[in-house]
Amino acid sequence: MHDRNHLANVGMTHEVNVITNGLLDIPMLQMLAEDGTPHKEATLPELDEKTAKDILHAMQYVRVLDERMIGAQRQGRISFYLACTGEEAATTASAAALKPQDMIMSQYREQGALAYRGYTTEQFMNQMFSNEKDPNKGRQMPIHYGDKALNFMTISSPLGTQIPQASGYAYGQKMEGTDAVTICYFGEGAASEGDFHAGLNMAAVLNCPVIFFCRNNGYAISTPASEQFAGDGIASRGIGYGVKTIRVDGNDVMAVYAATQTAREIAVKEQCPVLIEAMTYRLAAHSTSDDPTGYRSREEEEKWRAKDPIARMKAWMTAQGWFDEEANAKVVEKMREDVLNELKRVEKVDVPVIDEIIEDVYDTPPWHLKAQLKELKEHISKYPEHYPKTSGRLNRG
Ligand SMILES: Cc1ncc(C[n+]2csc(CCOP(=O)(O)OP(=O)(O)O)c2C)c(N)n1
Ligand SMILES: [Mg+2]
Repeated sequence: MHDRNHLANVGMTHEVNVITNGLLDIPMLQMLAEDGTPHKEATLPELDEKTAKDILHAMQYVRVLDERMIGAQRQGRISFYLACTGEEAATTASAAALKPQDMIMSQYREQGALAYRGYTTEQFMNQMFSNEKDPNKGRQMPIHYGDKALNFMTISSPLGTQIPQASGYAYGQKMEGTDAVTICYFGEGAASEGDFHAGLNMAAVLNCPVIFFCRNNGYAISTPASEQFAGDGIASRGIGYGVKTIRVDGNDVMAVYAATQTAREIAVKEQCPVLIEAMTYRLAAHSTSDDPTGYRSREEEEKWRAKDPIARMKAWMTAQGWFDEEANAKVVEKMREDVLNELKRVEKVDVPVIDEIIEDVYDTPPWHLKAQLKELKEHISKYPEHYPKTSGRLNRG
């Protein structure tokens, strides 16, 4: 019978052979230099004018949205926000290389993927203002987006949970035999969770068509990557689990697009997982609750500001004759106006009916939650001046 333990055939050495990290030394795929000029040796992916414009549009849109929503949080209009500034290419160009039927499981900084798929300003705002049109009915913090129609799984706060879920979802896609994969985004910090290891190993052993997309942006809140791990980033872990792996410049649209296209082809044809490690930098604060001046220098930030993914894409598109600075400035100005107008409109939409706070989880809400709800309603009725007018919706109808 065939030996099922492949380690039985492991090679031999007769000298003490110490394997070091340097043996791997995984290089990073870069197609466009920082000034947008293609490297001579690089074979650029076929990216048509419309797709290139859609990618740039989504990147610029999320930058506008980020600026506006950080402002809204500072004005006390929303409670929390989390920007993706500096990481727009990684999430937008990867989403562009997928098909609409592919499932996206994200961490929280992937608004670029969501915008590329067509999530509207109204949808972003409904969720962030926790109004009655918010699919989470106000039971989640802002930025926990999700949309069934766009195949975008709802974000959840605990880090790493989406990783084994993505392996499982992709296993289901494999069982169904459709032309669909799952992409799973996560940060290098989340890769310290046990769920990362379980998820990768499951996908490798069960041959699940999942693309693990790690945004290595240098930090997990205030903890720099150098204090998170001693190995060669996250890519080396993929190889350790027997997962095909690509390391890519996350600020280079062309490289990210090519890497994700290749990963998708492999995942579909070979029915197996692929890990992509995108090297990038979180130019923004971790969230509106964070102040990066306490843990990193302005010089470091400036070094990365010079690698701006949007500027690089604009430079490449200019060389193609696909970009006009003046026309683009008008488009971006219009985006700013639209986002602001939508914000003003959506913040007036009613909050959900308060009873919904305990619904949808249990078939019948348990007695203790009903008792707590009753107490909450009595409290709001007693002190209405401390609650926004819209929370007067204590009862249905
Ligand atoms: C299980 C768990 N532990 C801790 C946190 C708190 N937390 C939220 S984000 C974050 C940092 C994650 O860093 P990374 O995965 O690199 O993503 P990035 O924020 O850099 O995009 C931490 C520690 C959490 N949400 N869940
Ligand atoms: Mg990080």
